[in-house]
Amino acid sequence: MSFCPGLKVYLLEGTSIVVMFERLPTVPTSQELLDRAFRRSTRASTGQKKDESMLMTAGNILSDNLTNLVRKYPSFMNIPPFYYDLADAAVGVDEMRIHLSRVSWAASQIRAITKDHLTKMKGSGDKRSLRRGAFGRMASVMKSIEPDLLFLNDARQKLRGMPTVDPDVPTIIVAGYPNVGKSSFMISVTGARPEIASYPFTTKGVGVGHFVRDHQRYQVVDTPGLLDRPLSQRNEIELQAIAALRHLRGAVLYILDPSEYCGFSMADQLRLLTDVKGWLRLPVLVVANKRDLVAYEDADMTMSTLSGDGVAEVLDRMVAMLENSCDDLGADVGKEIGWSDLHEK
Ligand SMILES: Nc1nc2c(ncn2[C@@H]2O[C@H](COP(=O)(O)OP(=O)(O)OP(=O)(O)O)[C@@H](O)[C@H]2O)c(=O)[nH]1
Ligand SMILES: [Mg+2]
Repeated sequence: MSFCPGLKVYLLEGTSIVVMFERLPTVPTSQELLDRAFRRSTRASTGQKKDESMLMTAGNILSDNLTNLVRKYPSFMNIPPFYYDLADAAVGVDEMRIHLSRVSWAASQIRAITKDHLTKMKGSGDKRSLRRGAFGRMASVMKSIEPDLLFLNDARQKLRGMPTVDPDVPTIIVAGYPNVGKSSFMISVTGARPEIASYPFTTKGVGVGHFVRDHQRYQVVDTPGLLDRPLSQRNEIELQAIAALRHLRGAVLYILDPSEYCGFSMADQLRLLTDVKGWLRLPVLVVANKRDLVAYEDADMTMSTLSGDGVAEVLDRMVAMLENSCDDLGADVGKEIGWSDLHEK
């Protein structure tokens, strides 16, 4: 199968493959590209046909740089759905395609300007002003794609920060309303250090931590908080949590905050739980957190990630759920994740 050039593929322990957007190139600004092209063209300004050679040098440098940039971005055709949805939530795949196509358009405009002016130069007495005119037109094409280049550079930063989730490692996916203690749980059971704070949507993207139990490595995926609202109204941060819940395999730890110190009512938190259970294909353990603040009877378990009470027991139960569910989570989910394609490679 063909691969997106912007994706890095890792072979772990011979079989597992993890994809990351690590190889995306830095995106220069319009001005940087123009400076590079015009500087090089000055060096080419020797000999009888110096204006022609300056024009050709600048035109080639600009169009080649733009074309190479577009080629290095993934087409998003062959990537696992989890990464696709994550990228879509973070940067908008369709928007990214539009910006890339504008950069391609600029490359072809610059090629056309070069060709057109080289033709005009034949037999002309004032090659210098033709060359200057061509440079002016190239500069305005480059200026017109300034927002596109800035967008792509911003997208690159976001994509490079995406987590590495190994599909073959048993995974606990931590979900729930904002501010209920998801990242605090992740911190107490793994060495990861996600940001925690007393305001909603502290976690802005999917994070991954690990722990080892009986020589088996486990993954904990910390997701951003979700609100109980239709998919169409969800923000890009929530959509990353949805991507993890829809496409990763493992078991879900759904955290409730009965103290409501998180700022959201239990009615809302329970409605989201019902909604998620409606479409989720993974086993779910419902745990009431912040038991140092209030007692709550109606969850599967209770804990306090602040004092640490109950956390070890919750982890034991999650590990047992993962062991029991391994067989059930076989081929179908694997197919959905899209990893089989990668393994073929
Ligand atoms: N009293 C008490 N506070 C807690 C407990 N667990 C977490 N908190 C506090 O709750 C707040 C939110 O914790 P986080 O771990 O950032 O919550 P989160 O669910 O990851 O939040 P988002 O990333 O915004 O969705 C922080 O101020 C924590 O200190 C707990 O067991 N007891
Ligand atoms: Mg968090």
